[in-house]
Amino acid sequence: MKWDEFLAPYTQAVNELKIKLRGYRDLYEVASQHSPIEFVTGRVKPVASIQHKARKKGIPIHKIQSEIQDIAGVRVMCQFVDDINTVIKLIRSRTDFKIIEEKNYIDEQKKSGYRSFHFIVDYPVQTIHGEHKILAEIQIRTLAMNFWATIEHSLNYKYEGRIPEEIQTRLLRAAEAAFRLDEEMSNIREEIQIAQQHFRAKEQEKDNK
Ligand code: 0O2
Repeated sequence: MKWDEFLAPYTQAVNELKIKLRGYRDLYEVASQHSPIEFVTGRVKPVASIQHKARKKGIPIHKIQSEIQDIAGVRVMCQFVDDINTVIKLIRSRTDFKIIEEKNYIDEQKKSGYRSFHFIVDYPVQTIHGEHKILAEIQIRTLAMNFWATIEHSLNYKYEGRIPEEIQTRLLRAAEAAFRLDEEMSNIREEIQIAQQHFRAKEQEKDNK
């Protein structure tokens, strides 16, 4: 397998998707609106990780391209849970790639406590050999969900996927705390918005007098 050649369109796709999704931030800024996107990251899965996943799932080398869906991965971080819904709508309305699958681990969190919304998309890359469609995964999560997932991911790496039960229990408690943090932040945000509306109405009243 010539990995460099195989991975080149994936790198291209990740770079393009990062630019496209980051672009929304500027558009919201110009419109003086809150951006539902806080920041965007992306990566191409390292070869060792691809090989590990293929071995674990019994995927032969010639099927890696069609069966490993997250070789190209982009992650969108949001401040509030509501922002995730806005980003979902933005992605569903795009015409430059095709959505293959949606995985809602927010309404139904994983057993581990993991929460995020995933899109698997068919992304067309223009290569020197013409158009090449590749699968890419777009993960959307709040900052709190991202904090939890990052810590859990490094523990999984450290314990090679066998996190001791006691730590798993603590992680589940931490996932609940992250969920409550998201809820509290949403409540605070609503209160701020109500206060702002109230303030604007008062100002309007003054102007009309
Ligand atoms: P990396 O290092 O991020 O690339 P599977 O891997 O079999 O569980 P599948 O079918 O590939 O799942 O798709 P799924 O469930 O949508 O997971 C793909 C990616 O979502 C993972 O990629 C992680 O990035 C993230 N993810 C899913 N479940 C968890 C979880 O319980 N904890 C954390 N921290 N992340 C999760 P990789 O290949 O696992 O890892």
